[in-house]
Amino acid sequence: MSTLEPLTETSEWQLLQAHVSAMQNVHLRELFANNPDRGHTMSMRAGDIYLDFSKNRLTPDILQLLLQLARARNVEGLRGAMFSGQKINTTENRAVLHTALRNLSGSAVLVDGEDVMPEILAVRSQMEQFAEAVRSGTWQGHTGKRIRHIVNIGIGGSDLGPVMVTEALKFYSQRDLYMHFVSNIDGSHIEETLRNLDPAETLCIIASKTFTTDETMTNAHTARSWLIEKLGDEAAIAKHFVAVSTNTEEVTKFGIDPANMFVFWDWVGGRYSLTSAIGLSIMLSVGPQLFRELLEGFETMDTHFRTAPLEENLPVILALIGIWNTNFLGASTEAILPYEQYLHRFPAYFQQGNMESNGKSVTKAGTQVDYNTGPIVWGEPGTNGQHAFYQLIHQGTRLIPCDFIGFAEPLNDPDGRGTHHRKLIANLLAQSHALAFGKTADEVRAEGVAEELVPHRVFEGNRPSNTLLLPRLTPNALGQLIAAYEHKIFVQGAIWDIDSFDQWGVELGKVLAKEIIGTLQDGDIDSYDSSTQALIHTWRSLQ
Ligand code: G6Q
Repeated sequence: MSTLEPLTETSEWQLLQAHVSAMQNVHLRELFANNPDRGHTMSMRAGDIYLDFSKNRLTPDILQLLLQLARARNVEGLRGAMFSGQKINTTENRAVLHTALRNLSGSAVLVDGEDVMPEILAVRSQMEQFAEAVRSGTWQGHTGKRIRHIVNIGIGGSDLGPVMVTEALKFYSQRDLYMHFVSNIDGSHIEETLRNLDPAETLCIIASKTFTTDETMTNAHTARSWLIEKLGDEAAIAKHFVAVSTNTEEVTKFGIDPANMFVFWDWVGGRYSLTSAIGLSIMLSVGPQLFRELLEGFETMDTHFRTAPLEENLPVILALIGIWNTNFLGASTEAILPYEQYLHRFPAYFQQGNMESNGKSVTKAGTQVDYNTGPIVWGEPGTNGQHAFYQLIHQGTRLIPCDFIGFAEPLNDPDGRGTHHRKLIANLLAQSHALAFGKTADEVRAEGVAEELVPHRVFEGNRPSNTLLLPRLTPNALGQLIAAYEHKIFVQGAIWDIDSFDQWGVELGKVLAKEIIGTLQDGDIDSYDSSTQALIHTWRSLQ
């Protein structure tokens, strides 16, 4: 039970509130003019990440107040509680220990007095042996063919992480092993995925923490029937299906030998699970060594987050800037804009990571909050977004803080002269500059623009952004980046005093879908509201 003082009644919050009107009347142009060194002083490094946060509408004084707020909200205490296996997911009475999955130090991590590290290491070693066997061709399909296609069947946290990381690390992947992901219950997803695959060369990973999720189990049964029908032998399951789950009983019922099951534990939240056995598809794609390098990157950021003082702590600074933008400047959204094609699913991954974690409106004690919590998170890779939605970020009426992410070195250099990459990074820098500094009416006039067009050509600027620069997209760098965003979410949840690790909000829809399915075709629907009734009648008549 939380004993924290209501957030908006704290003196730290009220002091911050007192700075809002001043900041609303100041432009980033002035902040930079007043402190020509701002671009250097409001930046930091952690691991391989260089973070420039100077283009935010805050001052060092405000940052100090935000740090005081973090201290007053016991961020440090909660951080220790998370890393040490305390049950900080209070509504589910669970520990939150994704950090143990990337603890490569060998030190014990206790849950209910038991060290979880031996189990973690045992499962990872099982994954490594299996991945090596599949990648080398030692593991063969039922008819003796080598596995060429991996189909991960899972949804939400059992899908988005594996998809995001296999895409992010595609450059490093074994190119004759093709990765596919089926998540949607819409039959088109599995149909289109399986239609050109040879079942004799296909391995299905059924990835589900609970092994009861309707979408995943429906797709898993469809894949099972497809395989048995095509290969003509139920025994083929043994060589073509493996499971990643916490639920041995259901896995066995499905027909998968527990020997081909990779377990994880209730203290791994779905959206924080990609470094558990849920990452099996990642390991198959890039191999055990690079999977380990990914874990090393996570561990680097975990250690930084756990040990660095708050003012030097990158996830904390990212979180506090987000709090300032959300709770004091009134932003309701954040865009994540990677200037790196391989990171094209990174925004979608943290859309879930952030919105499912911090999309809450009661405190841990169950009191309605009187402040905004998690922002709406979205984004697309640069430069594509520039030709789509950036217009609204530049000249629309809403405040949309942006995170730009870029890498110094490209992974691909088609012309051998770095042309693509220089242009890509020039665009990133141009966008963050334009958002911050804009273009005044006088500057527009000086370009000879007709007076009636001047208002249309003015860029107000003063739009906040962070820029994260890293040397190169490696598994290690990716691990650092993901962990930084995870811990940012944690810090914000701590300040807002919400449970960032439950997701009760996804339950109601699931329950209602189960109810509706029973009556959709021809059952009695009188108990539904008039809108749902009319929609069902219309659906039936259109069939
Ligand atoms: C993530 C959520 C959710 C979950 C899916 C799949 O944190 O809990 O996205 O991952 O609902 O659940 P299963 O892995 O149990 O199928």
